[in-house]
Amino acid sequence: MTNSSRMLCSQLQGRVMSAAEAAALIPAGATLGMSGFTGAGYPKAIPQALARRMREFQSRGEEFKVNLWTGASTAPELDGLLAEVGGISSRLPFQSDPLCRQQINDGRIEYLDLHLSEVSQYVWSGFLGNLDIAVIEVTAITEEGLLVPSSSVGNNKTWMEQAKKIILEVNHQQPLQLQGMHDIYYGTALPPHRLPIAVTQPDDRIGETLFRCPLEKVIAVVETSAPDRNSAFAPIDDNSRQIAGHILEFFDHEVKRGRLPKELLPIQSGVGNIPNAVLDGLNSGPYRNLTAFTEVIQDGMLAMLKSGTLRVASATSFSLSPEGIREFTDNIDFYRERIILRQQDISNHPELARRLGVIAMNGLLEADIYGNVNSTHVMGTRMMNGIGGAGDFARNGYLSIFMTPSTAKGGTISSIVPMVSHVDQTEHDVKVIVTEQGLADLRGLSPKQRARLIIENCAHPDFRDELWDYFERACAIGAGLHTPHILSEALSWHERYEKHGTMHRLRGLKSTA
Ligand code: 0RQ
Repeated sequence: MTNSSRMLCSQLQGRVMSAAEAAALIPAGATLGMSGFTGAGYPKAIPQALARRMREFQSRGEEFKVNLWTGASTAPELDGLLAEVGGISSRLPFQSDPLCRQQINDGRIEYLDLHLSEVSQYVWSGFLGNLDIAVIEVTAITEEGLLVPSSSVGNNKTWMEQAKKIILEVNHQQPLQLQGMHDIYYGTALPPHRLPIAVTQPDDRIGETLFRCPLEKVIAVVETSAPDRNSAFAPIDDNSRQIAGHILEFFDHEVKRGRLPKELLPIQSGVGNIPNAVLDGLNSGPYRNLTAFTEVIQDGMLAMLKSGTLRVASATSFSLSPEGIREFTDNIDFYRERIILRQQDISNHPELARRLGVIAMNGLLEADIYGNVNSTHVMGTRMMNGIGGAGDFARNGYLSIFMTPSTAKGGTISSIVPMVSHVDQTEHDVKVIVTEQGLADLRGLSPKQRARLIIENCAHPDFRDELWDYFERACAIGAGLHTPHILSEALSWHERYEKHGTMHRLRGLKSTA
């Protein structure tokens, strides 16, 4: 297979066409299952052509919207563009696009925020209705009509199995050496026919390297050449460095106590500045031969693989900066021996996260003094991104660590509040909370013990006294209360922010206002 010809299947030759011709096969109102996960492996040309088609319809006064399903977040050329033309009526299971977010919160897009491991089950079992067309980016199509997956796997297997029709986008910019990195598992089934998933180490392979594709469903093949989103990472700041420092100290402590092996346990890391700083810290530390069982491979993981800190990484997608993608493509033969990309119902599988004993590390918007975590809703009502894979790993992992700066928006918001305004991860699933102020190990503690530790170790000093004041007054109501709250004022911090733009106690307002 050469760069000049990546579509080798003679059976599909007659279906090769332009993006505009392929987009013309998509009817208004269709439900589309597109590839794409954290800015990798999404179709590049067809969404743009579809947006143009939507504009043409709108110029004639006709509405043209679609229901959009993906693996996770995509890119401005997909989510951004389709939202810009008002073309999305419903969206699942995760997004992080500013325009999409605005339209979700304006009520223009119906958003289903789902655990990423669970989406395929929803679709197989018919909860979400019919899937009309799968639009999938691939690296190449073999003579036999098998598909070389692209830089993310996501829900592509499910989309192609479940959709009535398939459109393939063959992207010449995806390196051909991606072939062999994937592990596509065809043994999943709905209950009561499910069998154990035979992954006992993150590097176990249980599937096939290529997608099977029902060729009779393929209505179009479009050839493109375009890069993935590859957003740059912000440089590691002091807060992130301090948070990473607390986590590394905690790992050292757990290893010394014999509660973690010296190779730790498979790590899962969210994306962003803080997770990247943690990976950077691990890479500078004494650890060797670690493994990752995670969703996304970010720059920090490449560096860890390069240095030998990490032996292998299992994920469903890449999420690399422009430097990261250069490093990956320049050294692809090295990385392809050490990276496995799986479909997201396997990369995030609860059974596997529990069996492997994953150390889950994810961000949060706010945590309350009892350890409940809000990952998704700003001030309880406005969707940020979605739960993504955080719940898959946090609920089932061996250790679930949530990390955040202790304040947001220039110190006007405390990330530690009396009661979270929305719950994504409950007190039962959150094992450790860490801010730049310190770390609270919540394992084995009752609610009141947790509250004391979180306020003392994690809250910002500007908010600490007020949190103590709330907690002590709540406890004073009745010594026997298991989880003391003053319900009439539990969310007053959020109300204060909404009214005055700050959670700080304001002069002239009652202490509880
Ligand atoms: O807003 O950019 O406008 O300043 O939220 O906050 O501190 O930059 O943190 O980028 O790590 O995101 C929970 C959203 C954290 C993310 C969340 C504002 C803050 C800023 C972002 P600005 P930071 P991060 C695997 C795991 C769910 C999915 C997940 C997330 C913006 O981690 O989406 O974990 N998690 N997946 O100013 C109001 C607060 C706030 C707040 C922060 N309390 N109130 N605004 N912000 N705290 C990966 C995948 O699933 C793919």
